Amino acid sequence: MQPSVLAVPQALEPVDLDRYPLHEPGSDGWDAAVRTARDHLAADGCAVLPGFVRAAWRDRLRREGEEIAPRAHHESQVVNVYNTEPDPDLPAEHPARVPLERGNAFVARDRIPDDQVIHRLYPVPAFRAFLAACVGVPELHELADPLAGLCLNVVGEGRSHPWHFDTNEIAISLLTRAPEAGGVFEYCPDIRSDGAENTADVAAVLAGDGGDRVRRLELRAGELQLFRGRYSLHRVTEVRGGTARHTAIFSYSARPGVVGSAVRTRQLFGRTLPEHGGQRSVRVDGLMD
Ligand SMILES: O=C(O)CCC(=O)C(=O)O
Ligand SMILES: [Fe+2]
Repeated sequence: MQPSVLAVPQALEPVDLDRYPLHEPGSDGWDAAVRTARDHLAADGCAVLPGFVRAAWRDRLRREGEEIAPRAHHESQVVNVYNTEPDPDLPAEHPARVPLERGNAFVARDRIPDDQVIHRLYPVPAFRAFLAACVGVPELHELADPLAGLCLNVVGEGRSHPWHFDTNEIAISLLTRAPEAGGVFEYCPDIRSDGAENTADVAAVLAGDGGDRVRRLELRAGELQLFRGRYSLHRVTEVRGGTARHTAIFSYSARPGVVGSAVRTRQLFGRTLPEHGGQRSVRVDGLMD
């Protein structure tokens, strides 16, 4: 691609553009950053971009998350790794039958002020184009979902976000506040694939016997993480100390117009909007949700 220099939108000011020149698609720096992320995603199902948000902006990022965290929908739920209703005909050792307590809480996009750093960044075309290149798709679109497109994930003291698979193929997240202790991101790269659920290994991880399959990542504030969450089982371990862990979750899709199902939206946010209408969302594969 011919390098080009785009006018830098104000929304990109918090990004370390020296290290991640989002405004210069096709430049050597842009190519190198994309290549590194792609290599990590391919090898490990996960790419971390350290110092994505400049140090000078991290205080503001944290404060903005603290301001909206009280708007999170708290509803402790018993779930399974697929976020499905367990089929009673499945054998007891099937991972879908293993109950897990979901203790995290999400602030929905419509409760995040438009002028916050994460809300301004979410729609920026140069950000989406960079992420699309890292992920290896021609384009990434904002979700058409007014709640799920952008969220703040709040994991409070004594809480955890238990083992699960995401609906989205790729998760993009940005830690805005690190906990004092605990709150480690653990994941099992590509433990399932389009054709295979691999329930035996998933069950082993749930039983605490994941061994080398389980990788641990202590994220730092301002780091951007790209992650194959639909295929890689993952969790956030219990947060300890008085500081809740906050992450901004940016959701995009290779297709325009994606909206979450009414059932899932109610689980996550405790409410639905007319956009959620009750239709079954389209999936790219035949895997359990
Ligand atoms: O907060 C995180 O780091 C992970 C969140 C996550 O896995 C999710 O929202 O699906
Ligand atoms: Fe997830």
